[in-house]
Amino acid sequence: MKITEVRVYSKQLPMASGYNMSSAAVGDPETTIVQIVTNTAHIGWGEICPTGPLPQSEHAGSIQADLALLGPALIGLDPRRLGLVHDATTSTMDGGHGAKSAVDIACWDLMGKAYGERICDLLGGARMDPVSTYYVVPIGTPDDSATLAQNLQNAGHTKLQLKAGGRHIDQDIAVIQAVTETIRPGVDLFVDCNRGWTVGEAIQVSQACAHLKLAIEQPCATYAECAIARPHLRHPLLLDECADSLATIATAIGTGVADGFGMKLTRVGGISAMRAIRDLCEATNTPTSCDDSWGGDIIAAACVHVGATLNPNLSRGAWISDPYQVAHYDEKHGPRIVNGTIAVPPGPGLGITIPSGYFGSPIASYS
Ligand code: 0XW
Ligand code: MG
Repeated sequence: MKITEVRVYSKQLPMASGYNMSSAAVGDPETTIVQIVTNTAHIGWGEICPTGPLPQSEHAGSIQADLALLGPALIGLDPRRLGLVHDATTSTMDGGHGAKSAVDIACWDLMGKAYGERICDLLGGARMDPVSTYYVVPIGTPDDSATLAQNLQNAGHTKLQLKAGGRHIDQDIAVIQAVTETIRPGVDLFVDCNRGWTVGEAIQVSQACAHLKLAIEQPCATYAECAIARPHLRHPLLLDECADSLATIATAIGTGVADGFGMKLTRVGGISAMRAIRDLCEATNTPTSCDDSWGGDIIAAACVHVGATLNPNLSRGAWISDPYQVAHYDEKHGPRIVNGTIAVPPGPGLGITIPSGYFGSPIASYS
């Protein structure tokens, strides 16, 4: 099997409903699609969709520019030889983690299709199917947030992520207290600030809520700030945005800074890198989620396939943007949340089928 062409598509993903967090509100983000074609006529799909240029450093323009470098370097390679693909991309450019991740996902899709296996089965088998997920309670008032939390628990959700930050911490504390009062036995709550608090604010919020059962996700902007805050927090600390490599994650675990992670496949290098992080977390009894920033059925399927192979006792869920999407690429098997869980797509590779021409004409092609 040899790669003969790499096609890149761009698609705006209109929002079915609003979504906010401390760093920015999400507004119709642009997703970048990678389609890898082989001499055996197999097609592999990859995707990366930042929520916008504010919550993370990469954006559609930088990703598509990176793919202009990476595309030609892939031609002639066997996509099943993931280590050699990795060598080709890392010897082409130092950065470009997002674009490299989308390529990695497409290669895993091709490998599954070549061998007739689902990606989760290539990764060792599904330990969960359907896969657990978590649902976001956006930044809002105490009453609205508590009502939504109630409704989500009524719908079967057992993991809730409450957004915070971007306002006075007294407002965050009031919402945290109101939502916590609704949390039922067996339901986990974590407060995700998306880097919105200073070290002092994180400590103040945690101290003020010390009697409440919750975890705190990415309270401060940087790894260093989170490490400084950690000994003063009264709650487990989950790292997300600053957990940007296996090395950082190993350090965070080894030094006791992180009690868990909110992971993004395309921040760390795709499915291959997330497999290593999964295994490190299992070896150290560290919980992790398996997410990505945004995107459609391709990135959702990648998150669900890897999420299915997490140790169920350590899974913080696989988040997908399905509730905010107006349509699925694959209306039949595109991943969707039902009663708080997500079924693993059934077919080989990612397990989804995308209608011919769905993404229009490619914005670039490399062969
Ligand atoms: C909930 N997410 C996975 C979706 C948005 O990109 C933010 C992110 C998070 O964990 O904050
Ligand atoms: Mg997060």
